[in-house]
Amino acid sequence: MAGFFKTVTFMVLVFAAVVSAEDYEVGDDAKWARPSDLEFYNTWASKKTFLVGDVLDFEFDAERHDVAIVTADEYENCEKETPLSLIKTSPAKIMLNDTGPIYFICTSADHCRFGQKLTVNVVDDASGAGGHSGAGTTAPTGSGETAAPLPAESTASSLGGASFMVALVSAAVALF
Ligand SMILES: *[C@@H]1O[C@H](CO)[C@@H](O)[C@H](O)[C@H]1NC(C)=O
Ligand SMILES: [Cu+2]
Repeated sequence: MAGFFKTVTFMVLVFAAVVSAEDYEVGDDAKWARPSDLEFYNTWASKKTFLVGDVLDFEFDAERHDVAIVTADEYENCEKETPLSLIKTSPAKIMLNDTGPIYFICTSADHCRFGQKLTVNVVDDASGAGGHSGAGTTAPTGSGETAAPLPAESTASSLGGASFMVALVSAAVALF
């Protein structure tokens, strides 16, 4: 029985180490509000890589703002009548479940037209090492530039991931 619990504890620790999803505070110190710059939120997003499993944390004054998930067309035109979903309580923690673009706007007054809108492009974890593993994986998406990680680096990290799994399995077997 003791061996079993050891293994479970070990597995939980390893799981926590491998699954390193990021939690992003949208807009950093500006939080989610009407920005002074129309491109503020997309500039914020352009410096980051968003992976499936990451969480966007929208913090806002719920008497002035909200968070709506909308279609691409609704995003472009700031149409707010029929959002896919609408969250009126802060903080709104939204997990990115799927790859591809996702569009957010605020439905208050003209806030969207004044730049309170954000789109992020969600990608698969391409590193194979689980989660955000450093500077090599932070290539900007959706812009002209693509700083692809060096092939040597990505090979090294997937090998690292593979040998890590082998070590994990052997350790689990040894504990039994
Ligand atoms: C992701 O999945 C969770 C759990 O099913 C759900 O609550 C959340 O709304 C989903 N996120 C999006 C952006 O749809
Ligand atoms: Cu607003």
